[in-house]
Amino acid sequence: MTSQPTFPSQVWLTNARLLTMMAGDAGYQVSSPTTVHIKGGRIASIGLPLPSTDTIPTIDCANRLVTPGFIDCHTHLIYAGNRANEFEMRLNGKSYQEISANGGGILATVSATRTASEEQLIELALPRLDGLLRCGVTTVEVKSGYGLTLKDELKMLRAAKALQDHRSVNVCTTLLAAHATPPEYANRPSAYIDYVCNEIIPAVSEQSLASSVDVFCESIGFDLAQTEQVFLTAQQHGLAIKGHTEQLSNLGGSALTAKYQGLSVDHIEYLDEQGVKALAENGTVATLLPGAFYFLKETQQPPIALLRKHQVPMAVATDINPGTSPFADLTMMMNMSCTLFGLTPEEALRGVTSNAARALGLADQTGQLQVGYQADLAIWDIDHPADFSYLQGVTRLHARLVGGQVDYV
Ligand code: DI6
Ligand code: FE
Repeated sequence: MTSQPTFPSQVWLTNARLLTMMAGDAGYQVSSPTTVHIKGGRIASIGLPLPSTDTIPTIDCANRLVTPGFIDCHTHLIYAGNRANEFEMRLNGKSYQEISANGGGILATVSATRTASEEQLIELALPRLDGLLRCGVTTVEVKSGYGLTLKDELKMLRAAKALQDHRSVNVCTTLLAAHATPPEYANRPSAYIDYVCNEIIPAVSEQSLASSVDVFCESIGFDLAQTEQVFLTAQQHGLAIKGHTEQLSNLGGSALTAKYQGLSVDHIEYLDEQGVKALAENGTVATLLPGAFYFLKETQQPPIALLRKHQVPMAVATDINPGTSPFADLTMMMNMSCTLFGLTPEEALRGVTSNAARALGLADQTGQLQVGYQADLAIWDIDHPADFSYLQGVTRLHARLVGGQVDYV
């Protein structure tokens, strides 16, 4: 991806066929060719005539489709090491849980990530980030969770934020110190959770290194009481809440996350109707991660029909990580959310735009083409919106705009 000269103050898009992704059916209808005026990094107007002066910078979209920039609302982009060996072990009959119990899994990545410097973590993450940018991503959430000490969690979060200095992208960071119990606390998960609550969350909040706190609530992660302790502490520090919940079993973590007005619950293959109702009542987004479902060869389907019945907004994300979803490709996740989970292409597109923004607490800033929103846009060589979830492996992105700054493919 090469950067071209950018337009500091304003630019007009012309001949843009818009897919606004605003609420309602109209948001998924392609407009006739029109204009978008971008000023000060925001969308200043849509559909106004171009001013009759030739000094104003314009981008002729030549009837291309223009969408909100895509949002990958769940990633573990920052990590060191490689776990292809575990992929082989799983294909030779070991389960993800068995590998974890024997020192592999998340802890294998923790040891490699602790050894790496901040600069090395950035260098390792950039090719993965580039994969996402080629899918039209303009905002990416990045979690910590492979450091599991104060020093290493802060290092991961700083590396995640620094990606913005290397690429044109908005980065939203999440503290996932409660991802696994580190070796120093083996068999003492509660003592580790005390450390997370007493040391890590206060420091992260103080240094403004994350906007949310996430917990892996699972038999191989943390139980409900430990999860609740983290949520309470996060709330006391003014941080938003997210959950890795109901991925491998039904512990009730999603309902707990919803009770704390969590922004999203993620994975949720084992979620039941009671949990779905809790999401609906609290406006919590259900984030689907089909890459992990596919890569772990899971068979338990997330409850899509119940999510629709109770009108829970669904997001779709890559969950890119070295253990369960080694896929730096959000478009492929859209495809998989349709083929594996039965989403419609429209639902998949909402899942990476307006609903993904909501999963990050950014619903009033990005993820839709609306006046006043950040000018985060993608311009595509695509005819019909269903094509995003359909043809794979071909880059059809023409350009991205992040806060009005243009980046050509
Ligand atoms: N669930 C996942 O799928 C990832 N983390 C989590 O809590 C897996 C992370 C890994 O295996 O490295
Ligand atoms: Fe994850």
